[in-house]
Amino acid sequence: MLKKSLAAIAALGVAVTLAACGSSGTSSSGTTAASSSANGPAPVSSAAVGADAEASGELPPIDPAVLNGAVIGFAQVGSESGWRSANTDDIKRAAEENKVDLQFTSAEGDQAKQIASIKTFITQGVDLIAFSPVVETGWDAVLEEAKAADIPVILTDRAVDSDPSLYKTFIGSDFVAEGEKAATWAKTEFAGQDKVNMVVLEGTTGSAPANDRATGWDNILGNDPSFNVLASQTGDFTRDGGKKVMEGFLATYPDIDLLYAHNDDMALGAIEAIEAAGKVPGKDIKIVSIDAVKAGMEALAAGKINYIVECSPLLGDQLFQAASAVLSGQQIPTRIVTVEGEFDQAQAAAALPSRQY
Ligand code: GYE
Repeated sequence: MLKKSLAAIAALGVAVTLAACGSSGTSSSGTTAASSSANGPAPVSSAAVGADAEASGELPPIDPAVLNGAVIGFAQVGSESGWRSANTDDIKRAAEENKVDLQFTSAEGDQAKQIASIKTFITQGVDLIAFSPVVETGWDAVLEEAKAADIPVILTDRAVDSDPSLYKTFIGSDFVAEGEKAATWAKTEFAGQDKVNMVVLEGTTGSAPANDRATGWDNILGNDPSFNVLASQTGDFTRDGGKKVMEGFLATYPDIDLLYAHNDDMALGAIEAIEAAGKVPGKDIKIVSIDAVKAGMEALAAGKINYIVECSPLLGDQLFQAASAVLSGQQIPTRIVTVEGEFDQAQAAAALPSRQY
């Protein structure tokens, strides 16, 4: 496994870690969480492709005695996408490897359900709670409750808008940077074209990745008059949602040049809709998406998607490394950022054989 420590942004207690980064080890990763858009496709280093997520040197190594038998509640978002399945598998794998007594629940995309299972963890008196919040807002009360019960909380994957004193750390990607990378690709791809008619398939409304991937895109192209947003609607991060919403877009707009999908699953659903409408995805309508899950990478290598920005779901090792540190009373950075790569079609073909998810 590739292990690489990257620089921390010390002032904010931010750690940057190398995730399963395809090209990222040699490309956009740079060394800071603040680095945002990368310019153009990055070379794929086969050594880096498919590497497991690794915690950076900012986190102390796991103390096996601390994790062995520790009761950790994990409240997952649901099972909306390939990304989510890979994330769930990785967390379960890492829990097993570390002999953690993992209490795993899935909220099926419902915040009320997720709050209820966090409350159950509190009542049970688990040692630590981790969760990936469905949406960004509405967590203060339950986080206060955990704090009052003296149960530490770690956020993985998605952020909340609550006060950072209510949780120990947030481990996950920089979604704004992902949106910026997608838009930077589009800007280059359509350079010189006066008018680009685009549609957007947004992620789950109110979720951090949907909010931030929109912001990132706008940071680069929001004021560019040549990019004309015909329609932007949520497909809830699902393949089915992407397909249905894209069918509606195609029925209304005959001249779409570009689709920006906030994840691969929605892009894959949209491809079905585009083909059913007699158009060629990747040619008649260009597609840029985010995640780089296997099915997305296959569609990219097959020419049906044009560009994918990576978002690593392999957060298990980092989660339990952080948990070990917290449970043994150590201070950890309040933000741990996974570093991501990006792929064009040729790079996807090169990366696929060693892709883990
Ligand atoms: O991009 C999407 C999933 O929160 C980063 O959620 C995650 C997103 C991911 O459903 O596929």
